[in-house]
Amino acid sequence: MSASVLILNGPNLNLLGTREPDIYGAETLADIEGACAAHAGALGLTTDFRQSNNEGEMVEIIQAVGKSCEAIIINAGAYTHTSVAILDALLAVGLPVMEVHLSNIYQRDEFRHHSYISKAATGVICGLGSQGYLLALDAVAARRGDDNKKV
Ligand code: CA2
Repeated sequence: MSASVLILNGPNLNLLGTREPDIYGAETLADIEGACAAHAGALGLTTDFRQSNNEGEMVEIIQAVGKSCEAIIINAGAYTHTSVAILDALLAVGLPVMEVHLSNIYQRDEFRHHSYISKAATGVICGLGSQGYLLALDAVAARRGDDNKKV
């Protein structure tokens, strides 16, 4: 049976492809969704791809979809650096979590260097643009059936 992966995107990521292509690339979020669906299919996974500009809604999606999916890939956007609520929701569902950022947050403003999400993350990928989402799917597929695998 194919495993479902929640891919959750946070605030302003709906603007991808419209501005700041030097930082975030030229692809739209719909482009990334399509690439994720195709790559997941090749790995025997299915995806539930979401975006929200609202912190509480992201918590609700994690709680609701977290009951039925096997892993979560999350780019929490700016909430990465502020949200204890999203961290707590990820810890509560207890699933493997891959944290993704399009940009290299460590090359950017100092306030982007800390992530609340990372405490709940199995792995963190940043700076590789949309390829990061596909690499996160690879990591989910490689870890199927072994939630505690560290390498
Ligand atoms: O690099 C990433 O993926 C980020 O999660 C993106 C967030 C930023 O706050 C994080 O520090 C790093 C911002 C997403 C905003 O996306 C935009 C896309 C196009 C135009 C404007 C914003």
